[in-house]
Amino acid sequence: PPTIYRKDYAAPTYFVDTVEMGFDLEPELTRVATRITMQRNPAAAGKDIELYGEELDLVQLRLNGKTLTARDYRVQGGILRIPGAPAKVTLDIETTTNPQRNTSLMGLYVSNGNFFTQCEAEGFRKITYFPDRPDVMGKYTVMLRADKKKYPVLLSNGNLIEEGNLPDGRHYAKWEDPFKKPSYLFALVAGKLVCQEEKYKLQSGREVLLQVWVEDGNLDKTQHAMDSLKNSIRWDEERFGLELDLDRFMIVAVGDFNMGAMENKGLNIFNTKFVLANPRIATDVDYANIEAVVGHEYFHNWTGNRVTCRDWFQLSLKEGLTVFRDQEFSADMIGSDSGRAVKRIDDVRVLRQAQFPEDAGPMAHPVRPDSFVEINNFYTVTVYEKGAEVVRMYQTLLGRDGFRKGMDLYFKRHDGQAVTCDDFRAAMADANKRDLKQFERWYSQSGTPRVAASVRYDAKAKTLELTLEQSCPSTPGQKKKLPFHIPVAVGLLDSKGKDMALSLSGEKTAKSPQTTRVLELTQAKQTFKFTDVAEKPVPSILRGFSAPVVLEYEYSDAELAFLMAHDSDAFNRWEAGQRLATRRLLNLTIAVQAARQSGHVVSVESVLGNLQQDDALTNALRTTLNDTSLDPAFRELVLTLPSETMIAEQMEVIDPQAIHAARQFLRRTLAKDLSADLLAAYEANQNKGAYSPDATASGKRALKNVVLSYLAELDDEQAHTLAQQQCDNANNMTDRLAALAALTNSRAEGKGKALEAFYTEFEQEALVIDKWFTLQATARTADVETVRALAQHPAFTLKNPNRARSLIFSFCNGNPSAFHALDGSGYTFWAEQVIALNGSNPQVAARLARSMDRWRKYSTTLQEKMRAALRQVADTPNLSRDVAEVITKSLS
Ligand code: HT7
Ligand code: ZN
Repeated sequence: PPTIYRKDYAAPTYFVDTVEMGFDLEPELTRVATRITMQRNPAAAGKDIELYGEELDLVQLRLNGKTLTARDYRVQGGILRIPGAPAKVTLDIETTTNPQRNTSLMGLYVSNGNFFTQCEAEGFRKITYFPDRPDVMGKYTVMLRADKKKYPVLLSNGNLIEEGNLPDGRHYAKWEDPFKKPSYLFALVAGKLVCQEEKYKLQSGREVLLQVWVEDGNLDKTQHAMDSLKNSIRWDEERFGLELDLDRFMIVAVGDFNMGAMENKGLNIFNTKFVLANPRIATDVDYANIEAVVGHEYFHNWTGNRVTCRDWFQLSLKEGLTVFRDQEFSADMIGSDSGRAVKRIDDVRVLRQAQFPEDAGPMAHPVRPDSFVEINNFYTVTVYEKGAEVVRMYQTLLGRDGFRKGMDLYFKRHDGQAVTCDDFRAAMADANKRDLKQFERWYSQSGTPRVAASVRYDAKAKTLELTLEQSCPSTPGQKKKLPFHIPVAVGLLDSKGKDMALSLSGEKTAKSPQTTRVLELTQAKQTFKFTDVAEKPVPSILRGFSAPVVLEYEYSDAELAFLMAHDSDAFNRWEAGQRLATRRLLNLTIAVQAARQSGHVVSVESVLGNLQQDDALTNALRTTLNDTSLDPAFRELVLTLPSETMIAEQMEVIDPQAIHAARQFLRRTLAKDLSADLLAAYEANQNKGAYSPDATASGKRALKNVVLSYLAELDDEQAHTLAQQQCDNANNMTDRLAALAALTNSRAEGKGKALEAFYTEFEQEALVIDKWFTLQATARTADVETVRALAQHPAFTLKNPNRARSLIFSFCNGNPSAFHALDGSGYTFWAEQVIALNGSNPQVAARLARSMDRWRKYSTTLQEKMRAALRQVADTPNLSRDVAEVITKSLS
């Protein structure tokens, strides 16, 4: 398959004015009649009309009323070209498709008997021939016709302008979208659905209609999504002065969906996972995710829809910016400083766990990629999460007000346009009269930069020199990197742990000096000199994780414990604990390997026991656990050890079993050493009363449940009883699932029964059954045979992406020591699943294919087995573009 390059961008040959579509919806044969009015781009005189189409049956094609025959156009590689057309054109296109057979879930498809569409990025071309590219925008009118009994609800973008009955039990609805939009934002929904609706008053006084549509039986699960939508609308008015531009805004939930949700204009379509919630079925994390995703899709209405992308290489223009906006929204919804910090830590954890490895692997690409084979493969953590970090850095460099000025200018300049990441940067620079030229490298260079810091304190001169040196590893296609423009937020702690007032050499002493300074590192190496530093401080560097880099600084254990106890920057306070724990875990991992190599048949326990003499970590964790002045949600984060994947990324050669043994050992040791404190914390953080997903209540639950997970490591009767009681008495899914996980990972007698009871109770709740599969796939005792057996369960199907993710992805990505079993059985299983998915849903298959990204980091024995599995997939006939791209890049 061909590679598409950013440098080859060419403007469209024709621009679209209006699009009228008529749908006769039938599951096996849907007729689509499309009338497009278009005008030639004056800069492209003499060029063909170019229409994209995939898996379509073309019934008829007319140009300005004249039927075209096969001699009048050419179809090649999914593009229909019409040469010699006049400057003004009306095209009438009639096509048919089979939505029932469409298992790719792109274009028009059927889910549980209802019709849905997914057009981003290139799904519209599976509905009709069209200049399906984001820089071609038109005004849409859509007529939907379908059987009234089977499909009583007919929805599309914009406003409902007409509806009525037709002969033969059919009916119709006509929708008009007042805003011009690219085809990827088109949507329709038809089927048996019900809605919760509310009128909502905007700050301007205008009233809008809000609807959340779900399948019958789910109306008791829509309130949180509705509340989140109202909060999002208010937040965007207050923080960015952006108002909802439509009179009607709809959210529809669908059980079969490739991603999280889709921001179609006025008709957002959501994975049920990010809509449906009540305390019985949803965890605190689900509630938080729903709020974030509802916000994210709503915020796209401005960042993505009103101002869209010129081409798909600019995807982060809308995604990075919108993730940043949803992160800020969620933080503001929590409100407190500590809540903001907790949210920041959560976001950084995702970045490090998923994006850093991507940036170091075979699929590494810049935030604004230079090429792709299949755009669906570029909806990545780099484009989304690193992209959000890039946007956050503008705010860090320009301040909140400066960032807002930049946003205002961006909308003033580009409302209604399809633009580039450079346009966004220019708006930020111009609104603040700043030169942000070098900042462009965050968009063009891949790889995670490293910043090595060192300090030199001069007691006589009372100065502290902080030297920062940046570098960036080579990544595919990019050997050499130029220096980035990196904001490094720094504080200095005195011996009492208090923040020092900071002044930099050469500047006048400020009246109220700051205690955190944002240093701008722009060269390969730079030294910053702080003056009037009364005593040798402990530096707190990269506060708030002010840039997506790896900070290298040789902290002593004592300094880390000191920062854990005192740093006023909650992010770095947590970070100090993670550094200390990582250090321990790496040492323990090496010890496990050494024990294994020595060939002695000894228990890990007896080998590692001696290493636990130094208890800086234990003491620091005890202090944090017992410090009731700290937010429980923050304490939970501190108590959570770096994941096995995080440890793996620190190793030259990944040894999953040794990492697992080391981490388990440390958890058990901590559980023993802190057992009294843990029990006390378990009792102190019981939530009494009705369930609420608010930050305070969910923080307490999080702490209580991490504590339970530690106690469960003791695997004694007391722990079993606690878990069983919590499982039996929980009034919410968070507590229920945490207790069930504790039981599943233990040797408790009742664990089989508990799992069975859970299944029986929630058999009808697909999202809960997903959790049931995940819990077992990631259980400590699970191996590939467990997962194979679960894949035979009647409730399992690969066809539903959520279900596939719940079992297969959870095992391959979330249970490293079992997936990387030394006999290679995990890889054989992986290959089978990728091949099976490739036939039905290439996009989901390609995501699973990414589980092998880091194969070159394993031992040669494992590498050989992984290479064989990769080759097996590579040699499969009819490999999709999606999977082929991932596998080819992995093997190259
Ligand atoms: N903008 C949306 C992207 C999306 C998508 C892309 C490819 C295939 C299926 C998809 N579903 C949704 C999601 C978002 O970022 O809001
Ligand atoms: Zn998005």
